[in-house]
Amino acid sequence: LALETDLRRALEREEFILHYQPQLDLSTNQITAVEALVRWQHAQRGLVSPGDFIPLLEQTGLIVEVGNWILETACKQAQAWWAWGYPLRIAVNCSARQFQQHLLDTVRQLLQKYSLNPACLELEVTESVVMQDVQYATHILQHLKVMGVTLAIDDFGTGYSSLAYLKRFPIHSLKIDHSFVHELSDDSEDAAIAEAIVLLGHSLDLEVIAEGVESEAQAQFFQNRQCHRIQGYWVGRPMPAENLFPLIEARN
Ligand code: G
Ligand code: G
Ligand code: MN
Ligand code: NA
Repeated sequence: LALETDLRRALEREEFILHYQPQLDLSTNQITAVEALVRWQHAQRGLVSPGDFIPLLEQTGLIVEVGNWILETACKQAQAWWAWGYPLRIAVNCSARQFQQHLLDTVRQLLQKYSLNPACLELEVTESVVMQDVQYATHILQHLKVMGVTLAIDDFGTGYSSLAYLKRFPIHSLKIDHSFVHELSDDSEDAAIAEAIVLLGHSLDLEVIAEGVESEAQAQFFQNRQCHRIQGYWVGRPMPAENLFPLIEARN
């Protein structure tokens, strides 16, 4: 497969880049966090989006190596921001295989290598990843918590898991999936679900982050319900690291 061969070479050719999407803290109206999102700059195909190559990386097992590169690049960036006086929390997506293979060692080494404040790192995993092996996940999450690294459940509300795990696992935050946010204004069912997740977060003492916020009305919806953070085109698109500063400064 041509794409697979290209993917194998992409790391050594330095074709992957990270973009960062800002998250707005609604209580302070400041950008306090970003989500790292990988892109592949392919010589012929142009900028390839992760939806088109992450599954292939997963299938081939290359995701562990590429995932480690992503995590390291994000930690390096977080350290640079910290040193420049921007203590942003950086959220990094963690795939199933990464979660299963040496995650604790990798994270511990990177925190040390970049002298990074662990509170700056947030790992995002989906419900299905933590539900695959509950005992193992509990072990990993407890150790991450001891290290001071926070954990967010990504795409919350779209999985099949039981809510009971929210009590068992040391989770820091829930990310409301964008599918509940897009048609919020004219779909009362989506609004009810989004509101219920915010309330769940409040009662379980979890931070809630709404994804895919594209309009002022949607931002206001979450502001009114004391949702902690919002992320989406309304706050800013995923962008190269250097483009973030004007955005952060504009709100200071
Ligand atoms: O950036 P975009 O909206 O195109 O991302 C599409 C999907 O790819 C999302 O589901 C996102 O979680 C996933 N993704 C983006 N960056 C990463 C990454 O660095 N690692 C992993 N495992 N998934 C990512
Ligand atoms: O799966 P995950 O939530 O990690 O990935 C987020 C994905 O959603 C990214 O690919 C990002 O480009 C995309 N995204 C981010 N903000 C918005 C938005 O406001 N609207 C839409 N349609 N997509 C968004
Ligand atoms: Mn994510
Ligand atoms: Na998501």
